[in-house]
Amino acid sequence: MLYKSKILLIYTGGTIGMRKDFDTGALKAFNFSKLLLQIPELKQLDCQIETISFEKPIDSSNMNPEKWAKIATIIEDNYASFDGFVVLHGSDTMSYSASALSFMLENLAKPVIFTGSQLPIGDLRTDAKENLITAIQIASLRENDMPVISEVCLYFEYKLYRGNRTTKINAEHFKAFTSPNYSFLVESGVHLKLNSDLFLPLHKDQKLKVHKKLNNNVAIIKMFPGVSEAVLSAIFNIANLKGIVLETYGAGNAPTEEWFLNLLKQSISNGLHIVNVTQCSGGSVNMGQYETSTGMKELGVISGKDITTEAAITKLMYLLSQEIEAKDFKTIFETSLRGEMI
Ligand code: ASN
Repeated sequence: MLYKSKILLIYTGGTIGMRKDFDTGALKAFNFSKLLLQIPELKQLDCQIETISFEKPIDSSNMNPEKWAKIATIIEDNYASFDGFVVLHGSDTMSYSASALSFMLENLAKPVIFTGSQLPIGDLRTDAKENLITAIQIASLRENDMPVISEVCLYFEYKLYRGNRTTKINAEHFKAFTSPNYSFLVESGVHLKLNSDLFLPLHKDQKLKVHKKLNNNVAIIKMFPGVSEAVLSAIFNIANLKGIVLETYGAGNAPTEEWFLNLLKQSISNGLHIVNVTQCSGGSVNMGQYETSTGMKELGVISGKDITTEAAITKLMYLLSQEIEAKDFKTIFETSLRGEMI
């Protein structure tokens, strides 16, 4: 008999399952079992689907590390019994969650695909059905008795992306995500077109390791011309702060003013980890290319290379929760762990 993949649908909330609150006119998270009734097409799929839901579905603006741990625990508890996982999630913070889960799930050997929608599933013009149905289809793809995809991905509007390479770019269009520095993994047209060369290799014989603790003593700072010493030093000196993602200009450039470089120097010597990422949506940090980044390079600022801010902040939270010696932190951060950077 033909093997049927078993897929676990994990519902966390998001527009996909929302309904209008007629008192306020705002969209609110809604009961999952009622949501599934809206998609009788799921029965036609050539796989077995089971579902599990957050007790209280949320708008993804309320997502946080504890809830990421909840998703990771559901995957861990059901890992042996399912061939793949589809996580229904609001689009607003989906790239953060997909990035976080990619670090939390070490040695992943099965697909974990995040998806959601811009319009509720009950809406006439909804994008939810296509996103959900194709995400499930991709999660159930197998070859030689093995899953085709074995990483954390994000599926939206006909494209499957590596999750930790994505960013939300549009609050209006159905094409809400892009992956500026890494091409899509699968394109859905008349056929599913797989870019197999870009997939992460399968961790066949290694056991899944789930890291549920993340350290959120971190901050993101976006540089802008005119940012004052008072503002930056107030943030850099927050008690117990362990890491900063510093969004700089272009190829990783920032002011060369003495107060700025002194602040970095002092903070680094106090044990703060500073990661340089670019504000540009595409391209890479390359400290040393311009005079405006050589100072940071010499001080030991970590290069985020072509990582997204979403992946940088979640990687920082993950690495800070691991027992890593201070002298090794920079090298480990600058190494691609889950295909999140070059
Ligand atoms: N506010 C929603 C959320 O992120 C947006 C969406 O899902 N399209 O939960």
